[in-house]
Amino acid sequence: MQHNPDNITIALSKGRILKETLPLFAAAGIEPLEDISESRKLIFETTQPGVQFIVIRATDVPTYVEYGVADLGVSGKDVLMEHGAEEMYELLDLNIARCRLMTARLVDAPAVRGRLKVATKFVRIAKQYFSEQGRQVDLIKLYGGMELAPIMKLADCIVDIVDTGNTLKANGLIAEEHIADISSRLIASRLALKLKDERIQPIVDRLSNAVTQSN
Ligand code: PRT
Ligand code: MG
Repeated sequence: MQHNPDNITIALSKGRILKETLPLFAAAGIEPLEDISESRKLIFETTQPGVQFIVIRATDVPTYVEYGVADLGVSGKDVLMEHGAEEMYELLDLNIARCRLMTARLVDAPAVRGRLKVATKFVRIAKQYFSEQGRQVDLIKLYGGMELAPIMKLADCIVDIVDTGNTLKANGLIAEEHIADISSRLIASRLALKLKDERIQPIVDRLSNAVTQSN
């Protein structure tokens, strides 16, 4: 399939965000022409001519948007905070995939003397959070399954996403410090807002209405 740069390209995060994103776009009049979950394709035409979805890993969405390759994107606030938000604007809080970024430790963890060892995939967020508090930490980058790190004594605590708290509980951990409330956001590339604003704005307006109506 050819990529047409005159199209409006919207980068969607696959995984859990996608299921909540598609109904909002549907309410805004933009639906994929085929079932995304049944397809191995990465680019999808939509019911709106000239508007296409690309469906990619959540952590890759800000990259496509900051380079202006995607005009709009849907991304978790955690992913945006970790990526850094240069060259893009946050246009809407979509109020979906809500969760919290928290520190967590073993329920029966002894007090830590000296530097705290923190395991997380959110290294940048953790670094900023602890440095704002003037706390000295050693950060250990992991890509998943953070709950295991305190159990195996790799780290004293973790920084991770918490929703129900069931995952922490199942692993003998307890959430401790609240770092940020998270939800998914509509982002736009600086370039797209400059060059394609009159085509983007109606989409943003309809999505904004869809968000209001779904609350
Ligand atoms: O899986 P992959 O590496 O491709 O990417 P990803 O893990 O970033 O994608 P995905 O689909 O798992 O999550 C995408 C986004 O969903 C995150 O960036 C958040 O913005 C949002 N979100 C909302 C969540 C959760 N809720 C959530 N509960 N992301 C992850 N979780 C995980 C969490 O990491 C932990 O393992 O669920 C577990 C905690 O859930 P509870 O309910 O047991 O507390
Ligand atoms: Mg995941």
